[in-house]
Amino acid sequence: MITMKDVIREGHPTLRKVAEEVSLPASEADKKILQDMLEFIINSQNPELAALYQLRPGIGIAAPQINVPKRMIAIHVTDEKNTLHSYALFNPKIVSHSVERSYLDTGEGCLSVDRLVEGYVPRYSRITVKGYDIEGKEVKLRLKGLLSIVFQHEIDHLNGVMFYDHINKHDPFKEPENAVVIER
Ligand code: K3U
Ligand code: NI
Repeated sequence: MITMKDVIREGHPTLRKVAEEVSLPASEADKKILQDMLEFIINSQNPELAALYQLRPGIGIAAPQINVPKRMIAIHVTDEKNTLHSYALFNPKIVSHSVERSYLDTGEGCLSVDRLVEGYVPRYSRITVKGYDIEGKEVKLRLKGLLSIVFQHEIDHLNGVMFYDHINKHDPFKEPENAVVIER
């Protein structure tokens, strides 16, 4: 079972590396890691389990955050319409995106960052992601809103990018150009 002890923090070199593609069909070992990542995120949202295992609540995780430099992400989040979206993907790739940007009014957080970093994080409003699920089936997802933002945050981790790299250094709360706000 993954716990916060397995989550590496900013300053660790793995968080700044470009992760390797997972060779498909995925090995049983890689499938187990991806399943464990999704289980960790689900557990972290369960108040009893989070207290018992001292888990910080999260809505997504990328394999490099547990020091596995491979292209795997797990996301478990409820959208604006209260629909639950649960994904565990190998080799996710943004194949197209909107010109329009969006950003969360609350900014973003990260399980690998133990401090508050304030500011708007500009993202694409809408993205299309292709990847492979645990069974090896190709999936194509059209995403918007919070879900689109979470996917971009996690895919950034696969490319060694942290959310605060996108924040305007001189004026963290400057409204990003051509962007709509998403209220949380
Ligand atoms: O945003 C967080 C949250 C947790 C519980 C309920 C609602 C929100 C916690 S931070 C988080 O989940 C990161 C996880 C990371 F760093 F491991 F990828 C993902 C994320 C947070 C905010 C915006 C986009 C992505
Ligand atoms: Ni993060």
